[in-house]
This record gives sequence, C-alpha cells and structure tokens, in this order.
Amino acid sequence: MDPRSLDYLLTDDERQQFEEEGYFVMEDALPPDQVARFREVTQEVIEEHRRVYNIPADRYHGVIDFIGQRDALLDLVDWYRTLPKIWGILGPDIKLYHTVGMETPPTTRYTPETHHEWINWHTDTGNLTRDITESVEPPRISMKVGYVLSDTSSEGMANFTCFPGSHRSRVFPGQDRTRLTPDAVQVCAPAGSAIFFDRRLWHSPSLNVSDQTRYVIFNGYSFRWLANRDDMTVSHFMHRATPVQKQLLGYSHHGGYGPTNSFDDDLPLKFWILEHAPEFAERWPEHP
Ligand SMILES: O=C(O)CCC(=O)C(=O)O
Ligand SMILES: [Fe+2]
Repeated sequence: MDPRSLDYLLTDDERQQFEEEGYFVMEDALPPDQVARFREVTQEVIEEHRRVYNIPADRYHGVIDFIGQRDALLDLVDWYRTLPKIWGILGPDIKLYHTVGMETPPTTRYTPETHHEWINWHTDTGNLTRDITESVEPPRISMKVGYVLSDTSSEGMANFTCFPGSHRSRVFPGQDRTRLTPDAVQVCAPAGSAIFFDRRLWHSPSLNVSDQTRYVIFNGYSFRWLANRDDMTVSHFMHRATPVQKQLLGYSHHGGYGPTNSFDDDLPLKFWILEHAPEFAERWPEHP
C-alpha cells in the first residue's frame, strides 16, 4: 500500500461530518494530471457505450461495472488519498462492490422546474433498506466515493445533490420526489474533489445547465459479505493487483465461505492498519 496514505487518515472533523450530515467533500483527492487521465478514460468508455447501446448523446448516462473497463482504473481501487477515509469509516473488512462512470451532458431542453427525467431521489444499494425492517434507522453497510472529474464548483453543473443529515431515516425527507426543491443541497465541488457519502443519504443526480459535460466516477465500498451490485468484472486485474487491491476486488482464499468470515489471509488491509495506524483498530467492533 502506498505509504503516503498515512498523510490522509480520516480526521475527527470528517468523521463527525459523515456521522451528522451523511457526507463530506475532500477537495484535493486527485491532482490535475490524474483528473485529466481519469476524465479521458471515463469519456472514452461512456462514448463507446453510447455507440454500442445507441444511447442519445444528450442523455445523462452511467456505465456500471466500470472499474475493470480500463487498466488505469486499478489505481482508484486503493487510491492513497481516499482509501483511508473509507476504511476509517467502515473498518478493514471491506471490498469494492459497485462502480459507475457517469456523464451528464449540458441540457437546454429542461429547466429546474421541468427536469423530471433527470431527478431520481433515492438511497443506495437497492433493496437493502426495504428488506431490513427490524430497526427504525436503516444500517449503513456501504458508502460511495465520487471522484469529481469536471468542475461542479457552482450550482447547475449537474452537482451531486442531497438532503444533508437525511441518512438516518428510511422516509424521503423532501416534499416532491420528482423535483429539485430549494431545500435540496447541490454540493459544490471543484474538479479533483472526492465526495464521500453514506449510502443511506437521500440523494439525486441533478441538471447540467452549464456549458460543460460533467464526469464523475462513483466507487462503492461495502462490507465483504454484501452481494456485489454489478458484475465486478475484475479477474483480469488479479495478476498485477497488490494484496490490498486483491482484497478490495473481492478475492478470497476460501471461496464462497470467505466473505462472511474474517480469515487473516483475506484481510491484508487489516494488518496494514494494525501496523501503521493502530489507533483506528481500537474502534473496531468485537466479534460477538
Ligand atoms: O450523478 C449523481 O450525482 C448521483 C449518482 C448516484 O446516485 C450514485 O452514484 O449513487
Ligand atoms: Fe445513488
């Protein structure tokens, strides 16, 4: 693992913001050359997808199972500036379970009042909240990091949009699920930012009324036992992945039995943290 990640450990402020608001923004997650590199890759994959599946160029479009689409994307699996935030929140027994490359072209056909097709208020991970009904507050279980690859530093640029602090409720907190009401927050984040959010946070894509196409890569991390939310086509990465990357790509030495257990040889990330940032291990829950 890149030793520089020790300079990016989760801070108390970030932890508090994540707990209270359900998200936080880190502005310097990717240096400019990496922003350009990942934006090019994202643009290329999405253009290819639009051609193959005949998707109109002016439609908001995301490609799931994104991480394995290009070799360059392996670097994001354990990116040294962001991974410490993920394990700082979820602990060491985690994997990547879902990845999306997203393109939002500018639109002149819709206005904030008439953009029903673009607004989709939801919480993440599909049926998870629906099916776990024993508690009033839904469980966290997964989170995402969104790598902002184009400017979204002011509103109307297809900003990631949410209701801050809404992650503790299974009930939609707004007035109208088909609209971007004024109480929704368009998160303003420049290119190179990472937006970390709890999967329970009520959020939506939003409208791009700027003159630039928006690109974001959303990488979802979860506990290792959660079913993947896309095909996670990554076997071609395994021969060159580091042990930590292999863990995060879902590899287990114990086949299907591995992910619901915590065998030491499946958890190089845990031993790296124990050696380099042991103060975080004090927060890990005991196995009952
Ligand atoms: O495009 C967006 O800003 C929202 C994406 C989203 O809902 C997600 O990645 O979970
Ligand atoms: Fe989402």
